[in-house]
Amino acid sequence: MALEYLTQDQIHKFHKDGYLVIPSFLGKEDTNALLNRSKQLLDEFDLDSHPRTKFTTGDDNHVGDDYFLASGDKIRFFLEEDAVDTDGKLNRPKQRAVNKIGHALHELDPLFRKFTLENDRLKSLVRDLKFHHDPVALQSMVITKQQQIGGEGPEHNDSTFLYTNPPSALGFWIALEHCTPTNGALSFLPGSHLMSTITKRFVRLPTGGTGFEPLVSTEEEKVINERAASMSADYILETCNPGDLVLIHGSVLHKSERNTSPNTRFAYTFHMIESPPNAEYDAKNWLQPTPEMPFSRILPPGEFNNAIRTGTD
Ligand SMILES: O=C(O)CCC(=O)C(=O)O
Repeated sequence: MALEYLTQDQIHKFHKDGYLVIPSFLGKEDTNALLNRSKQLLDEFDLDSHPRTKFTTGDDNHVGDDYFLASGDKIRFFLEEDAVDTDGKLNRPKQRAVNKIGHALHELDPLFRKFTLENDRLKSLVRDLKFHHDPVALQSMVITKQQQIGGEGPEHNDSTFLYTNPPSALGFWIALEHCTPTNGALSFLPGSHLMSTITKRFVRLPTGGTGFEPLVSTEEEKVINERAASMSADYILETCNPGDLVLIHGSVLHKSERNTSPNTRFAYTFHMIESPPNAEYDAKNWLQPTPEMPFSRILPPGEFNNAIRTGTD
């Protein structure tokens, strides 16, 4: 079948590297509209009723309160760690204190919905890539990476956080501003999706909150982590222009550094996963669909991609 949007070279590069930068996926006007809408959401955010939930990413203190756990079907605001003093007061204006907005922008906000669920170019890309038989969207976020304090995104792969059996997560990450070496552009370890790198998964703990559950033995994890560490010099920093899309394979290792610059680095990101019976979404995952808001299909009713992915490459 003829390709609709991607080239064969792009598809090949995605499978080889585990990620692909697609320049100018969104035009200037559309990118600005999403950036302005993000800023409007920050302006409208009601700090008085907010529980001061910070977005923390460490192995021992990953965010996991009710405000976070119930955000899969809402638009909520997670604060930057360094923006909240020990007394719970913000040390800067609220617009500069939010780390991310999530996690149902693609369902609830008409503009984000238009560029996600109602985007013909995205459907064409999905048909060309054939990563999923029946892709559904979940977990949309605006990551603001605030000036000076925007926290680092430690090395990870996305299937750790959106676990399916077999793994099937695919990230879509759209730069809404220039992403540079000093404001926290993403970097990737090309080819790392081909090593078995999903060593743990992020779960809701039966005792409340969240934590990581190992998927391999401690010895195996050590070997895999040492191999990744020995390849750290191979990380590639991908600077981006506003409107560029980065496709991120769920198993590829990636990270972003702290934003030490005077400029914000807004990005819009969402994910897709495979649907049953070709993959099972796990009940332990932090984000759960609700009867009122099941995960939305990307392809039109009755249409499926004819290539079925199994496994992680
Ligand atoms: O935008 C960032 O800095 C981190 C994004 C990322 O790693 C992700 O969405 O998986």
